[in-house]
Amino acid sequence: MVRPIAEGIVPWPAELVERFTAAGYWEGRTLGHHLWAAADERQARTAVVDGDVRITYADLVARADAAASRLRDLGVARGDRIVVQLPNCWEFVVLTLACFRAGIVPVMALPGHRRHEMSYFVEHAEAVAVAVPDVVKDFDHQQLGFDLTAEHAVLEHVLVAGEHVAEGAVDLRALCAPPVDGVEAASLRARWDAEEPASSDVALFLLSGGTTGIPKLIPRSHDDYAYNARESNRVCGFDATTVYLVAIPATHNFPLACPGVLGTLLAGGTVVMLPSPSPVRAFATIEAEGVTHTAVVPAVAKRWLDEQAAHPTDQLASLQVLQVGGSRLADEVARRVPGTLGCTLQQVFGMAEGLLNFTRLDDPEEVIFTTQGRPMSPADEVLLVDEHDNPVPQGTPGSLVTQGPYTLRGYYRAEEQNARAFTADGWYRSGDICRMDEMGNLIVEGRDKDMINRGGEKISAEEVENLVYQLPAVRLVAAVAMPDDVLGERVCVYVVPHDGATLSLEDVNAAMEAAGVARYKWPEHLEVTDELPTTKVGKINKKALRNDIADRLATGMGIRAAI
Ligand code: OOB
Repeated sequence: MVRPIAEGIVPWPAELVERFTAAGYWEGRTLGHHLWAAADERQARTAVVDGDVRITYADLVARADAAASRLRDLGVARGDRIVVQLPNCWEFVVLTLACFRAGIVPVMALPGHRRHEMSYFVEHAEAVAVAVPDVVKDFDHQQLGFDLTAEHAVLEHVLVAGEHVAEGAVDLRALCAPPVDGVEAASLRARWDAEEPASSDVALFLLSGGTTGIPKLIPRSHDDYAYNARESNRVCGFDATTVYLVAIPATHNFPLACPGVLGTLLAGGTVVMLPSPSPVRAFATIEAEGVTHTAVVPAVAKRWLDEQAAHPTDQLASLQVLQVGGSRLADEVARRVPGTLGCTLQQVFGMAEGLLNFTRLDDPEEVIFTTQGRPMSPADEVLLVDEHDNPVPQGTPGSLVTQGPYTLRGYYRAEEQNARAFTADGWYRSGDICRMDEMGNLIVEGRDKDMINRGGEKISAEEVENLVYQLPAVRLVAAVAMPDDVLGERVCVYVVPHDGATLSLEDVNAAMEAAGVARYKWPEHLEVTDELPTTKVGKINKKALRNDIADRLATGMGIRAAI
């Protein structure tokens, strides 16, 4: 039997619920309510484009109502969880809306996740279904889905989007098909209008960037996530004329709701789904669809800049705003955006846990080029603190802690991690070291969390270390970030082998592959050493290791310098 979600949720303090409701941040309605209201105003306007598929607002909500009913017919109940690992496709939008409507809770996995991660999500969320593509880049997601059903008794359904739906799987395209006629559409509409979940219910789970051995799930309520998308719209100027391109994984908070897919649909604009951000196709799509806004990570922004500089085109004429976030954008790259791409740059420093910072579209250029913006909401409370949780003087770097109307109060079923990740007052510790300028803009200077940010993909050092410890040759291991021109950081592991044992990067990655670990977490560099440097309190000194690998790369040294 699937246990209810509520038992693993850290509730909002009553006083804050009252405050956020009274101020109108929380409207007491579900995402479904808001989205269906927006659709009613648009009807025949195009809501979603995916290649040749164009779906109007009227069609989108009719399909989602029908999909919600078909999910119920399969036995998926209100409060049940579905692990969603879909590429950027129209079925993702219909399924997500169907879930919101019926109170089914999607767990937003990333396309790169493999058995190791997916199995954990199914288990931890007690998911009754997974939604996957058939085959992407030679990886058989459908087969993985079947393997997971064999492993987890609670998992009953494999929903598959693609051409090759195997026997025993549910065809997601059929599940997302429109109702047979207007009469059925109207009755489904009435059914789900009447069965609206509570706005305080969990609407979806996002994944945490990861600082611990296991990934954590972030519960986002209808109230808080609707505010997240709506307020993002206000700050980013999204409206009914917005054509938003989704070229990075739509299951990530940034393109999903900052303002992303949900913001665009709430505003009555058009969402264009593209499976990859590779410049040639993205540029052609921007031209073909008249894309006005999109969101990318710095590594993609750089590729787009280089492509446009090398082969200038006028395909980007419609693009008004390029949002860049997920990892630190170098000032010198930021400066190239307006001149080369002909659009406004907006830096976004956000987190799946909640807090979003944006540079404003009318900020002075220096602010846009050199800061990561300021909090989205007047109700966001942000403090930069020292190691004793005391606020640092203005202009001094400190560790960011925050609370607000869309920042979580605790990870799902994770008491032990919650004790570390939140202050005694329930403020979230983001682990980012920031500086604040006189206008309140934040500059991200580093981090005090043990995470590696590989081009916006977050990797927990501890998780990599736990995996490497599975190798019998390994006595000690430390995973650290090594600097990289393209991705910002990549994973480097330092290993002390047992006496007489040897180890290569191939051995490490063969173990990663055997364990079914997402490829982006695989170490890309191995340093075998006799000992690891330690701090005064006897912990492995990661700072020394980071400096060591950075020096080695800078000087191209073949032999590791003494640490
Ligand atoms: C976004 O969300 P997550 O949950 O994948 O990662 C959050 C972490 C932040 O704590 C920070 O360490 C880093 O990613 N980060 C940035 C950054 N944006 C995120 N570091 C420096 N500069 C930036 N602009 O990455 C995310 C969520 C919503 C919107 C945008 C990004």
